[in-house]
Amino acid sequence: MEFPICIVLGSLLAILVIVLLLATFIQPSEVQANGTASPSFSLKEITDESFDWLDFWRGKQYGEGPTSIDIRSVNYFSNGKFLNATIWFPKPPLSNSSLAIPQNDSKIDYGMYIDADFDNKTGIEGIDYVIEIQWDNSTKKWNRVVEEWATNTNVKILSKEQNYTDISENEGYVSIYADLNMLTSPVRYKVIFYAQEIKGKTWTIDHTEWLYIPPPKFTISTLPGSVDVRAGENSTVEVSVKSDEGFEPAVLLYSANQSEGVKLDFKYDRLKIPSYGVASTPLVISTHQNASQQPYTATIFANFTFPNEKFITPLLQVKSQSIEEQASLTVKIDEPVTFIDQISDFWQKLGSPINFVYVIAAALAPFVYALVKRSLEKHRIKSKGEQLRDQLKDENHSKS
Ligand SMILES: [Ca+2]
Ligand SMILES: [Ca+2]
Repeated sequence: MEFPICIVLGSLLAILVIVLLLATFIQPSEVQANGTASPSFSLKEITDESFDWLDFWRGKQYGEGPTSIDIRSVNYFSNGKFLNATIWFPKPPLSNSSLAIPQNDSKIDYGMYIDADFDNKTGIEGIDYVIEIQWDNSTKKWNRVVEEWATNTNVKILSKEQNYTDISENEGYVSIYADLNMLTSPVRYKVIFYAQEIKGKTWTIDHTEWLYIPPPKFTISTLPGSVDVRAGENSTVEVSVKSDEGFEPAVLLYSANQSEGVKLDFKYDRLKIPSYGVASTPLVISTHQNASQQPYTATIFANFTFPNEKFITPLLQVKSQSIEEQASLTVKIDEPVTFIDQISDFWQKLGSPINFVYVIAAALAPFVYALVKRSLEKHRIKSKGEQLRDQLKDENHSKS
């Protein structure tokens, strides 16, 4: 009887292993096939200004505030399943109030707002989810709360994690994460990090810019991609900027690392990319007579920015993170024009009209020749007649 039991147990174990393997391999492929995986990306950092607290109700800057909510930078990354971030604050003794233990009469929160469908008309001012680390004055502990915000201003609490401890007063940081599966695994979303203190009627907030995940793609290019120009002369190329669908950024163009004797001037250095996604401007490359005669790589930069957006209240206007792209343009500087070159150029330019005269002359030559010949022959016949008349006159004169 022992033998069949072993076979049965062995078979069950084999089936269990196969099922586990299938579960392991099938799930990722389903996520990829549905195209619903959120983007994964390596560590990024955004910095924030110092001492830039805002009066939440008035949308104006405060001159003073607690350094415990003065964001200095945020690091963030994602494996596609979680968005992980660390919000950094001044470390004690720079901090003038405790990061970890708010005063009894104040409420401090650290959080992130997420526009999960990339639509600023859904949710509250575009915000669909909130993840917030909240101080609980009754338990004297931190809680992590996840909320869903509806367009009609309703709020649903999705989860509440009590006694959240990933905060360091000594090192001045707050760690925060979002379970992206809980937020419908957004393929494209925006996030903003904030810290706030609510004390009586005073609501003080500091926040970052809106961050695009993944960042939109913009390109800059020149036509042609390289240019030959003689020292002392100018040449013009076309600079084009292209934008991802759905973005209509303003663009600031500039160049850097210009070599001595070469100057780049954009006819329009500020462009607005229209809805169809492309804008362009001429770029004039001027060279000095003494410019070094060698290939030179000019770097052209394009800074893409977006209009400010409302943030929770109409009075709070928030910038989005700007994006910078660059392109290279090879400028080959040839020797300057000499006096001989100028003479040659002069004759080359004259070549066309002179050739035109030759062609006209060649075309008219047979006609002119015939005209002259006829004239000469006519002249010859007239002379013979006159001679004959003279001869007859002479003969008549002698007879008489
Ligand atoms: Ca700040
Ligand atoms: Ca939204």
